Amino acid sequence: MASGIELFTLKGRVALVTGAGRGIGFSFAKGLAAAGAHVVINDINADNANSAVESLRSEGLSAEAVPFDVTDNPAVAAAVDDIVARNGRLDILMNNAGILIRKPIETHDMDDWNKVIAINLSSLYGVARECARPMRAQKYGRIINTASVMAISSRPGVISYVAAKHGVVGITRGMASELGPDGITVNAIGPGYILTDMNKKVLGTGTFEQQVIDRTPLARWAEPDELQGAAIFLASEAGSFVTGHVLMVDGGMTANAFLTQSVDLGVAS
Ligand code: NAP
Ligand code: GCO
Repeated sequence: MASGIELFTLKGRVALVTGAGRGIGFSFAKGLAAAGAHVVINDINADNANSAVESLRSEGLSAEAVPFDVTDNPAVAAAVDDIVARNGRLDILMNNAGILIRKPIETHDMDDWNKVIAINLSSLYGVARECARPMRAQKYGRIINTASVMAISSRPGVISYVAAKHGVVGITRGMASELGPDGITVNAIGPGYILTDMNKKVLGTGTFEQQVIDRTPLARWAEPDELQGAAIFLASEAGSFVTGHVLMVDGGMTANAFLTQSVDLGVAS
């Protein structure tokens, strides 16, 4: 078995990252490629997927684009077969694509609910299930689902997202239980508040940005690239005996129940 830094190499591995045309997915793809993997960049937006590939190739990294809609399960199955036919294997899945709708329950209707559940939960299972086929055949796999702090907590206004992300924990643990004997680990990464397009509507507006900072022990939002280390750990030999785990990368937010700035410590001075 490798030791030290060699535990974290992904040389010889093929990784599929969904929703990787930009944001967290693109950061995951960059990190896995820098660790040595050949990365297959998926996105529903083919132009963004191709641009992301060009960006990685310009840095001498190995990447290709395979655009598809993660909710289109036949397209997912065909894409997985195509990836394996061209690359000979599929070792890692970063199950990342996701959307968010911010509305109070009164206006958060069933169309909103079905849209978020379809992409953030049902398709996450569908993509993992299709990727498990070649992984089972090769007796090796790493499935890493993108969860959220909303997978183990909640806030008003994002009910469908909270439900979907709680479900991601269930899919992670259930698939870990069932796929472990086939040499496949299944884990989740739970990012805190990250500076991506998903949040651009709430950045610089009103108090939300500061509210996040006030509830985060590290007292800031994170850059997407700060998630790469967790992905490389779980995708590599370093994570060989970790499965069914939800690794929070949230600046301490879910470990903390209080405002963390200028709080009354509640102790006699
Ligand atoms: P983002 O900036 O909105 O990027 C999401 C990417 O996924 C976009 O390129 C989007 O393409 C693509 N996508 C959407 N629907 C898709 C589909 N049906 N099939 C394939 N690709 C699809 O979001 P992000 O902030 O990077 O979030 C990525 C993941 O991290 C999501 O699961 C999100 O829930 C999770 N997360 C985000 C944060 C955060 O603070 N940003 C924190 C915790 C967890 P188009 O937009 O062009 O349709
Ligand atoms: C929101 C944010 C969050 C983040 C993330 C936090 O409006 O609350 O968009 O949902 O995207 O999921 O972990």
